[in-house]
Formats: sequence, structure tokens, C-alpha cells
Amino acid sequence: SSSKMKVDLDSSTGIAVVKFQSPPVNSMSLDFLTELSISLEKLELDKSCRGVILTSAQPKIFSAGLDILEMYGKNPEHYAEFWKSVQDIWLKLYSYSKITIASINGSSPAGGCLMAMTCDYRIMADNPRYGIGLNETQLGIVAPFWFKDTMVNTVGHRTAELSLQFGLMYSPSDALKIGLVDQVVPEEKVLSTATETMTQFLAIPDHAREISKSMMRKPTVDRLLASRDADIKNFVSFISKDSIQKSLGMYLTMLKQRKV
Ligand code: CO8
Repeated sequence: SSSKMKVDLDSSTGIAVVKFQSPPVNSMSLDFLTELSISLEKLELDKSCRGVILTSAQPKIFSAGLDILEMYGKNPEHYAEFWKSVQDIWLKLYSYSKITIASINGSSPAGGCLMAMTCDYRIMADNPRYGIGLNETQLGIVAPFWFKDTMVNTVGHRTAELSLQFGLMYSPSDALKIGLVDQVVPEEKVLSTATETMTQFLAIPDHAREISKSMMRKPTVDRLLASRDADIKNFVSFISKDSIQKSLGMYLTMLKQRKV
């Protein structure tokens, strides 16, 4: 295991648990994304692994999403490198051949929600203090088309449209109602429910399941593959704008002032 990812593979069941351990909030920095990518690659190549559960080692937080500091006050080369690694992790997870289950044991805004949505199944802790959603517009930024596609594929067009415009964060029970998560269970049961659900997936022949998954997801994956460079250019020019940098700066200040 690397420093930000704790990986436990049970070779008798074929189930790997990848725990994010990047305090305080598992924000997805370049290092976080690189380590997650390496862990996923290793597991993909490991024949004794058939499914991966993503969860958090931090209490109350699944992931705070992209690390805002990677998008604030840096140079264009940095933004481009960061965005490429965000694309990489999405491409890897959305087209991952093995079963993936998100064990969402805390809040999961923006990039955290995106990561959960790339999984085959989502189980969230029933704590009403936790929220999940694509809240980008609340930061004055815009979720890119492939974030939007992932949400449409998960909750449908109308719900995604409302959700994206308002930058809605959903409580676990509301997330369940719109189908953003598949199950809500008591906090202490999130991981064990993920394992039980994984066992149900494992009963399906891998090959048939993999082809079905790919059939559902390939058009969405291909859209980004066809325009990766343009998408990076878009991101870099958008995030470099003075007005956007100002919004992010205000949002960071707000996050810090919220402190008790
Ligand atoms: N990036 C960097 N730092 C963060 C982030 C983040 N995403 N989230 C929190 N932090 C920092 C806080 O500023 C704080 O720092 P400090 O200790 O220096 O004051 C520290 O982490 C702890 O945060 P909190 O005190 O807020 O912790 P809480 O336990 O009270 O709350 C939450 C945890 C709920 C996760 C809360 O921190 C939160 O809501 N964070 C913001 C989450 C967010 O809005 N993320 C959006 C990121 S943008 C994204 O993922 C997609 C971008 C798409 C880009 C498209 C552009 C074109």
C-alpha cells in the first residue's frame, strides 16, 4: 500500500478494499490521483482480484472532491497536468473491467460524487449530515461534459439537469430517492453491506458481466477519449480566468471561515 491508499486484497474472496487515507478530507490532489491510479492498475492486473470496494479511512468524509489548491494560483502547465490525471482516473474507473462498489461512509461532494458514480454500485451511510452531489456551480465553476454524462447515466436527464444547475448536494435519503445511491444503511454496516453486495455480483460470470458493463459505458468513455486534448485546453483556459480564480479564492476563504 502507498501512503494515501490502504489496499487490502482478500485472495480467498477476490475482494479488494481500497481505503483513502489522505487527511483531513481525502481531497484529490495530484499525488492522491496518482496513487489511486497505481493501486487500481495493480489490482486490474492481479488475477486473484475480482472486485474492488472504494471507501475512506477518514471519519465523516468519503472524499471532498478535487483538491481546490491544485486549481488555484498555479500555472497553466500545472493545471494541464492535474486535469490529465483527473481524466485518467475517471477513464480508468468508468471503464474498469472488475466490479467496483463505493462504500460511501461520509460526505462526497463534486469529484467525490463523480468517483462514486463511476462505480457499479453505491452504498451510503444513513447519517443526514453527509451530503453527496455535483455542487460545482456553487463554487462558480462548471462540471465538464463527462461529469454531466456520468450523472445523466446515473440519475437520468431531468434530475441531472436540475442537480447540475443548482449544484445540489443530497442527503443520503434524498440521494436514494433519485437513484444517486443504490442503498442507504446504518453507518457501521456500510462496508459489510458492500462486501455482501460484492458477493452477489461475484455470482455472475465475469465475462458476461464485463461485456454488459462495457456495452452500457463505452459510448460515454469514447466521447472523452475523442476529445481529451480539447477538454484539457478548455479546463486550463477556464480555470486560469481571473473571475474563476476569484470565485475559487472566495470559496476557499468561506471554507476556512466556516471553522468553529
Ligand atoms: N480542496 C482543498 N482543500 C479542501 C477541500 C478541497 N476540495 N475541501 C476541504 N478542504 C480543506 C478546508 O479548506 C480545510 O482546510 P484548513 O484546515 O486549512 O482550514 C480542511 O480541508 C478541512 O475542511 P473542513 O473544515 O471544511 O472539514 P469538514 O469536516 O467541516 O467538512 C467537507 C468536510 C464537507 C468535505 C467540506 O470541507 C467541504 O464541503 N469541502 C468542499 C468540497 C467541495 O466543494 N469540493 C469541490 C471541489 S471541485 C471538484 O471536485 C470538481 C471540479 C470540476 C472542475 C471543473 C472546472 C472547469
